[in-house]
Amino acid sequence: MQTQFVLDDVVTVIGPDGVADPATDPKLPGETVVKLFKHMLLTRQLDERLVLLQRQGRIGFHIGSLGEEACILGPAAALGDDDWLWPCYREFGALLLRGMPMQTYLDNMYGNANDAVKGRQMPDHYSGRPYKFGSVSSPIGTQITQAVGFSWAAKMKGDKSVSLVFFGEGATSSSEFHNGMNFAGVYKTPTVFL
Ligand SMILES: Cc1ncc(C[n+]2csc(CCOP(=O)(O)OP(=O)(O)O)c2C)c(N)n1
Repeated sequence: MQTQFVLDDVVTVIGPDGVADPATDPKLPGETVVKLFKHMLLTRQLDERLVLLQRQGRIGFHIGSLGEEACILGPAAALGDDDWLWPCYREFGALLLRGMPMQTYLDNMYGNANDAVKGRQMPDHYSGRPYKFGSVSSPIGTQITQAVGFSWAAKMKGDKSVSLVFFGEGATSSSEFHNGMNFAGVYKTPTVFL
């Protein structure tokens, strides 16, 4: 028997017929659409390349984003310039969209002498203050409390910035998820949980 999916509560722009619904179409400027599509292709190609480099033993490890390119780039593009991103470990595409040069990113992936984190983090744990991009953290879920704390501080300082935090569904089993949600709810922090 074929499973019937009910999508009543899901907002979609492109319907099963491939046509955009004018009611939900965000009507992004053409140049924005092209830029985002280019970054999606870049992310996919880089992902493929980094997996090969990892399998060859040239880089230690790489956690990819195959099939998640739009979920990562769309929200990053929707944020304002002063908003911060708190990555899980699949969001290098958002970091490149934010403007980190490819060389700087690859220096971190190789953990070479030019790596901006200078050995204080492992390779594949990219971060960058100029890009308002918090560090990848190894223990699952830690970025959630970091994002809540950071956005709480921003609220106390009167900044208008928002923090967006990425995490997988496995992270919802971590205490960080519950602690983060609790503090965000009590102190009404400007945090987007994704
Ligand atoms: C506290 C902790 N436990 C276990 C791990 C090992 N680990 C790394 S990724 C991962 C799976 C996480 O799944 P999810 O949060 O759903 O994200 P996904 O990788 O599926 O995007 C685990 C268990 C870890 N990094 N930290």
